[in-house]
Amino acid sequence: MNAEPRLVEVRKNVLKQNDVVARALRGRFRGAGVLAVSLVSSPGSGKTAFLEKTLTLLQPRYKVAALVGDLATENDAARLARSQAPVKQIITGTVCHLEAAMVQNALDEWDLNHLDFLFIENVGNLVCPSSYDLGEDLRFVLLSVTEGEDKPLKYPTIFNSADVAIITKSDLASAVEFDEAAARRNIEAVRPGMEIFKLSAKTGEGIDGYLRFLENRRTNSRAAAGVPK
Ligand SMILES: Nc1nc2c(ncn2[C@@H]2O[C@H](COP(=O)(O)OP(=O)(O)OP(=O)(O)O)[C@@H](O)[C@H]2O)c(=O)[nH]1
Ligand SMILES: [Mg+2]
Repeated sequence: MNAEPRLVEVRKNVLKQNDVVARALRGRFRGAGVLAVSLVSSPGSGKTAFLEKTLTLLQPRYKVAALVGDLATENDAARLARSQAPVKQIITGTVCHLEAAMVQNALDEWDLNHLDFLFIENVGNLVCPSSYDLGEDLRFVLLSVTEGEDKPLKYPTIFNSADVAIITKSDLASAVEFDEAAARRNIEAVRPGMEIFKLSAKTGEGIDGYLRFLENRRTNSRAAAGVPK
């Protein structure tokens, strides 16, 4: 007997269960007027650095919080906590992605009505996280200038599952002869019309435009959900 169909079926069931929880989460985020944003990328693309900068800059004007997934350490939560925002680490053990149920459990003690933005840093890799909806409003895929312009072509699924691409570490672009036009072309090839921001968490270059986009998205999604500004 061929075992393959059974394996596929199990996977389908896991994903279906994840979708049910993700849908419930999305409803909670909408109802509370919180904009939930997740970050995916390969390891070391700069998710935590970018998120720490984002939390620090939004914190004076908004109530922000973050969940961060990691296979084994609490290092990223410790870094993000420097922003003074509430942060919770999700240790996934051997699982190479976050699942909606993990997010749901992590949110147990938090009152979403007291939040404006919730950020979720996924486990670093460009494969597993793509299939798992976390109920987020926006998914950012990060591509650092140091990892090569071809990543969108090699990992199209993760780019297709995301809403926005963020080219990170722009301060290093010339040192690694980053071909920005090629990177943009490759993103456009796998995800036509995708919004792209290029920035550096280190120097702050490009952060203003991205923050404006984020604030506008929050305003628009609250208006769509009928939540007061
Ligand atoms: N020059 C420069 N370095 C950066 C920038 N952003 C991140 N880095 C560096 O890149 C390395 C990885 O950054 P992280 O923020 O840990 O990346 P990550 O995607 O969160 O990594 P994982 O969680 O392990 O997947 C660190 O040494 C950062 O200091 C940037 O904008 N410019
Ligand atoms: Mg990180």
